[in-house]
Amino acid sequence: MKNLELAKLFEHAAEVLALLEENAFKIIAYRKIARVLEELPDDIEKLAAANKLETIPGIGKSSADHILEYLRSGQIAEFEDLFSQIPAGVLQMMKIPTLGPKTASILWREGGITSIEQLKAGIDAGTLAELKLKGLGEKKLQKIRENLAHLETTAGRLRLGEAFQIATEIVAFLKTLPGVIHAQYCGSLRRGKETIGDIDIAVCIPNDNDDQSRDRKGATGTDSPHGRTLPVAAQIADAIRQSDFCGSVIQAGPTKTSFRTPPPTGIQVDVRIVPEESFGAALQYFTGSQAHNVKLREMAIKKGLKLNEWGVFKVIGNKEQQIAGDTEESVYAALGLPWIPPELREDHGELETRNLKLETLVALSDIRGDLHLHTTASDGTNSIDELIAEAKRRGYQYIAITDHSKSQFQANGLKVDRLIEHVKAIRAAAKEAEKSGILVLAGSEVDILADGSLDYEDEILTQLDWVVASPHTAFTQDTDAATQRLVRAVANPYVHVIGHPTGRKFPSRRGLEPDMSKVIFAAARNGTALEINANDERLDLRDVHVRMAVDAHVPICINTDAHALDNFNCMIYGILTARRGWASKGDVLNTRSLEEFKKWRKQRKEQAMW
Ligand code: DGT
Ligand code: CA
Ligand code: CA
Ligand code: ZN
Repeated sequence: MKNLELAKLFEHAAEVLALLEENAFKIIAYRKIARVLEELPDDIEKLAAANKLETIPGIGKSSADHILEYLRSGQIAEFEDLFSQIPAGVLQMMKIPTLGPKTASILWREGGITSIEQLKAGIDAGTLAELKLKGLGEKKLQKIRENLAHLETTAGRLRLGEAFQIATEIVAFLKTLPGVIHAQYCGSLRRGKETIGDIDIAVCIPNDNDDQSRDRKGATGTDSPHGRTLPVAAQIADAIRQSDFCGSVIQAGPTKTSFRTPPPTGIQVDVRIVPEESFGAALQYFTGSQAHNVKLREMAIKKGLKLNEWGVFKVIGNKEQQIAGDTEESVYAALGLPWIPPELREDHGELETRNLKLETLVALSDIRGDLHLHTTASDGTNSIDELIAEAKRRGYQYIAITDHSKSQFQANGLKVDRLIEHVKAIRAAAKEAEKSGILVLAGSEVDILADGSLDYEDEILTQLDWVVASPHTAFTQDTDAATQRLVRAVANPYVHVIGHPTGRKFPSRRGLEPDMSKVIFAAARNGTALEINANDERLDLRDVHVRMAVDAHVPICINTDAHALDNFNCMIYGILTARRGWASKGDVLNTRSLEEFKKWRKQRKEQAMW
């Protein structure tokens, strides 16, 4: 599908227009198109072929023409013209968190800066400060310098959701190839990390039964159970290189193939082809993390064993005898350990802790509801009824509809009169939904203002069934201010849960950097829940904060913050993050049964009345 490529192109055009201070309406229109394209469930090429482009919301005649031109020729002349007006380095600079088109324009036109390298050098040498450019004092420049570091740690990495989708497709393809028994992605993706450097995949083929030709580092070709006397591994490697997933080959060997996916993602994929008897050991090894593996290997050595990607071996004289490795379980068992879920494998105590609560670790199937959802009343794309229908389809027992509050004017946030009306509409729909056993809460995602006060008065909040309080602005405040802000919001008795507590976004925004131990302590004392926002641009709470919240017995909510039905699918990324923070089912509020969830709300309400 070309949907994402086109979305990126329109977003890029909007950025360039903003930098050139062109027509604001056009900028808004292009941003909207980018977003619509990103969330479009249908293939844009199919819609174009059916002459249906203009039925997509936000797309008019001229943008439809642009899209057709792109599908035909691979570029849009008007955009190319536009892009050529700005040095590529200046556009790169706009990827730095908090460095918007305005600042980029000043740095470029008045400071003569045309690349990130020049910017870095100019700040470090103090020459930029000397220029005294508008809005670019010493403090702001230092902030930019810090944010550059954030960019450098995320640059070249994909978001969890992006990598997840690509890897899932590749694995499905690999499983269709003759001779393939299993295929599984490993690495940071299997561990559910928030960004992914490259995708690692292990492919399982039949054992090589010809002992004399056994050379695991060479080709593993031999008689396969499929009755073909062909080098299975080499054939699979060929098929991979000829597939649509392969944009360019980085390294080609019979058992290891590395390639890059085609643009615009262009992520590296390392595929290893392994015989069945070693598949578990390969999974274990390539899932990592490296720190976990190093520790595991040390444990093996202490037991007089050898552990590598081919298995666990007993060393007898100068001979090695394989004692485990066909499954991951066998590898861990040989070392006297239970199988450890990939999300825990970070050498954060998972190998030392006794009584790891592995059976109760939260899972996607435990989720009973989603408590942060948007409709067309603010910036969502669905109606109340559509959200309810989706919740029903997923077997959820409860949801909360939480549109933006009044300060979010760019997201069409609701002024009080519109909120009251919206609440009425939700309650009417809720009555219907109740018949099919779904509890629909009329809520709001209320802004936490810079000082920690909320965007609606208490007397309004008390009329709502569910209050998510989230920061959306003032992300550059210092640690003390951010901590006080969040602690104050946590202490508000009308707030049920703090949404995306730090507000960070990949790759563009570092977000608040509060003292999370204080925020979590306050949440524990007030019985306020903290959200793991499951949108993979956020994953906020992040894993380390989840672990702190779990230790402090703070209830956690995993919410998708869906702005479109498709976004309900993000729940898995929130689950992975929760598991990385060692969260059990019992730690997560929205795993509770409807009755238990109602009890929690009731108790919270009684607390507020005190
Ligand atoms: P990434 O790709 O940066 O998001 O992170 P990973 O964890 O996927 O790292 P990657 O792709 O370099 O390697 C995949 C796994 O292979 C890694 O998690 C552990 C294993 N591995 C790689 N190199 C080494 C090594 O030198 N020693 C050990 N023990 N394991 C390694
Ligand atoms: Ca990797
Ligand atoms: Ca790799
Ligand atoms: Zn939201």
